[in-house]
Amino acid sequence: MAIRNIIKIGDESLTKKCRTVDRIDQRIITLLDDMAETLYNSEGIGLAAPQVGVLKRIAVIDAGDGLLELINPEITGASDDMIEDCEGCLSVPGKWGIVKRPRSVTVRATDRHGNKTEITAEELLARAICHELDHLDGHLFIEKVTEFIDPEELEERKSQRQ
Ligand code: QAP
Ligand code: CO
Repeated sequence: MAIRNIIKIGDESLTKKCRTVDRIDQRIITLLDDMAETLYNSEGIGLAAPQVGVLKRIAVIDAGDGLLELINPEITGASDDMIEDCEGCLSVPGKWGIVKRPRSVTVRATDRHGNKTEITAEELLARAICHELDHLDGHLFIEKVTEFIDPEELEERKSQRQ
């Protein structure tokens, strides 16, 4: 396993539409392992393959309840109920802002064994899924920010949560 370099905003890899994974071979397994290691070596909760320069539809997320590996993820349902909350991105270091996302989403994906899975996620995990799926279509959260938040305000909001 290896920690991969996280690509930062300005690199055109972050603006490309990623390709579907048609075969889960050793390269994909290694990529998943490396992405998890890279995520856990960062302060992030989610990482998409284009952020490590691989234009494939893969993301890893750990919003506190364990690692989720998503291959060819698709959102199959979302709540009408939207919530506004803070979001950042490992490819846009130091920038945080308010983004409106569905409170709950259902995502269908393939796991590393080739099994199809479907999960329904709420709140932070739902937000992370939406954010990572946007990466796979070349979109960054800053396109959706309604208001940027400075670091002090971010700390205040975090301490007010729960
Ligand atoms: C998406 O992004 C996300 O600028 C994942 O200095 C973020 O984990 C979904 C990070 C928040 C929901 C809520 C960003 C770490 C992490 C930074 C991340 C930074 C250090 C971003
Ligand atoms: Co991101």
